[in-house]
Amino acid sequence: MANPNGAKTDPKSTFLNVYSVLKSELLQDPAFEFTDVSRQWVQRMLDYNVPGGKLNRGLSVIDSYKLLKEGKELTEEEIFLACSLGWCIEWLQAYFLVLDDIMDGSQTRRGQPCWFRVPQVGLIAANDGILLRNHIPRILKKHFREKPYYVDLLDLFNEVEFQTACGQMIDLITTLEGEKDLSKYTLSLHRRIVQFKTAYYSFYLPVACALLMAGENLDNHIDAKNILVEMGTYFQVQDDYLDCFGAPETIGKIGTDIEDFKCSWLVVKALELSNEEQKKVLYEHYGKPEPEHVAKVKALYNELNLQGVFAEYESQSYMKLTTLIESLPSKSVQAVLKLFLGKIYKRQK
Ligand code: GPP
Ligand code: MG
Ligand code: MG
Ligand code: MG
Repeated sequence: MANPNGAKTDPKSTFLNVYSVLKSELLQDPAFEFTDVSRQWVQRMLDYNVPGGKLNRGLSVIDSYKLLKEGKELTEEEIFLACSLGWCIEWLQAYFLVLDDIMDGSQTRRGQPCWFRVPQVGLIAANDGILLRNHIPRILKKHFREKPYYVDLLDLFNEVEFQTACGQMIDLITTLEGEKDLSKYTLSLHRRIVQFKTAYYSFYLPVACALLMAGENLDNHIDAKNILVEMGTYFQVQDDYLDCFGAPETIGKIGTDIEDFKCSWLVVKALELSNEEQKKVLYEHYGKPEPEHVAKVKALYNELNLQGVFAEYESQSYMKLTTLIESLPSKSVQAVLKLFLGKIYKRQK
């Protein structure tokens, strides 16, 4: 998009402009008679929860679409549509995070209190999550109804949401098993959880949206999908690592995995590397909310040099993913995946 003096607007500003358009459309939705108070609630809820993150997932749709078009100049309409799909993913993410923070008992998100912690919001946040989720098909209907790939888009969002909710379920019910017997926390269980709860919606979904817009059949891109799921797994291992070792000022949230008895990559690795004595420390202190217990677990993580173990995992993953990407037949799909990998490698937040 060009502004009046002819200079290009940067992609992030273009993307944020589309947010304002979509938001005002939703606030004018004729299917609901908004009162001033209800419109203001939705407006505040959206501004609090939708645009404040890194926007990596949303922006990836536009970047991916550009690469798939191999340098051809995009029309205004194409830019608007790619941005809208990007925002649908950001809406999906907002919906997941609002509910995930209730389930995980978290305090902060993106540098501010979790939405349900805001005075007078409380469990109204659960309904706000449902609203956020319902905005997605409304955006799609308004802007994509006439497109040949409309049905595929709806199906894609539905499938990915289902996979994520299944992943979230295993993430939550696994802690019941872990409380009975921590030795059930294995790398294969961890893999299953994170592929479902994170990888599909964070990595496959943005690229799949761009592929559909470019007229591709998703059945022809199973190899790319598998690599994206692998990349999403690596991304969630980073999230697990940052939950303990990241600085809250940088990651915008305070970790809860140790307190919540989560099957985190860190506890799986700690169990793998511990001797009998160290295992006892984990069995005694993991999953307890009091700071003394959390401190004992963190001290053990340091003793086991999990920071070093993670650094090794990170460079191994990078090499493995790069090799996989280079084996793909399409150069433009390779470029999409490489760009994505470059954005998350060694991320601090
Ligand atoms: C990330 O887990 C997974 C999600 C945000 C998906 C939630 C899915 C739902 C159906 C609600 P996490 O708890 O490790 O994320 P974070 O560390 O950001 O809280
Ligand atoms: Mg959480
Ligand atoms: Mg969670
Ligand atoms: Mg986490």
